[in-house]
Amino acid sequence: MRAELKYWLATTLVMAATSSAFAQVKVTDAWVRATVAQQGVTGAFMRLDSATDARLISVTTPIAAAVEMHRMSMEGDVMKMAPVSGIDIPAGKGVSLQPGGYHLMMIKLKSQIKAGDMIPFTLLIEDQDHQRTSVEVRATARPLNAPGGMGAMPRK
Ligand SMILES: [Cu+2]
Repeated sequence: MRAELKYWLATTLVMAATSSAFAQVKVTDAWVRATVAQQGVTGAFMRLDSATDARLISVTTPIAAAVEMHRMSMEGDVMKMAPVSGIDIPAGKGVSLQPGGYHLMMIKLKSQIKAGDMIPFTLLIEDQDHQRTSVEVRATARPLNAPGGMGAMPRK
């Protein structure tokens, strides 16, 4: 009985230490928009959830020279897009990167992306204590005409 209790305590302490040391960010529903040949940029989207406040601070993928974090918003009746330095992931609320809001822009694509392709990303996440964790994500390429307002992106 006593040994069991000790084991339980030890396990609980280890779990507590782990969850306070690193942001536990869960990524779901990751996808990118497929491209036509010679297209230079495309958007990537996903849902980010965290039990503690965290922030997405950078993203990389082997198939693009860079990945920028962008925010789209309506100014009057004009849709505007601007780069942001990071995207907050509020504890328990999370954030959706989706067409028309926050999203990732893949810049200078190295190859065409076809529907069904699996695209790897590495997300760098920072928690409240400025501890950084990287999260590996695989995003599925959806057809060019998948719903959302990113079809008319300017080419770079
Ligand atoms: Cu964008």
